[in-house]
Amino acid sequence: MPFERELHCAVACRNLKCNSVKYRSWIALPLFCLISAFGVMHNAVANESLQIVDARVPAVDKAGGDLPLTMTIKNEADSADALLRVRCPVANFSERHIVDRGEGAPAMRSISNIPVPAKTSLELKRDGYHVMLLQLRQALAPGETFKCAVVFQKAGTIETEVQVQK
Ligand SMILES: [Cu+2]
Repeated sequence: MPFERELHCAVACRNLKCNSVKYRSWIALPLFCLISAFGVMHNAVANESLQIVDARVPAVDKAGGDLPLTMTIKNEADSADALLRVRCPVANFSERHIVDRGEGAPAMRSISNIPVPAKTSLELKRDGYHVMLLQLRQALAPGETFKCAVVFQKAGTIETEVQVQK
C-alpha cells in the first residue's frame, strides 16, 4: 500500500512536470510528494514499536457466554501506552479486566484501560490483566482463527489474529 501510494505520487509528479506551465506548482507537488512519502514511512515506524503476539482464546462449544482473550504486548517505545479497547467480530462486547486477590477467592474486575509500560513485554493472562469477550456470537472450535482490532492510546489500532486453543 505505501509503495502504491508512492508510485502514484511519482507518476503525478512526472505528469505535472510535463504539463505544467507554472513553475510554482512544478515545485510544489514534488514537495508535497516528499512530505507524503515521509508520512508513510513515519507511520510504519510508529506501528513497529508496539506489537501483539500470541493472541489466543480457549475453545468454546456454544455461543452466548464470555471468554478471556490473552496476548503478549511488546512495547519497544520509550513511552508508556495503554490498551483502550478491543473489537472482535465473534463477540458483541469486550471489557478490560484485572484480577483482584483479597481475603476471599480471586475476582475479576472491569477497568477502563490496561497500562502498557515503556520498553516492556506485557503478558495478558487469565489471572492478571486480560481482555474479556462478552456475549459470544458463535461457538469457537480448536484451531480456528479470527481477527480483532486492538486500540492503543498512542500506537493506534493494531489488527491481530487470534488463535482458538486446542
Ligand atoms: Cu475477565
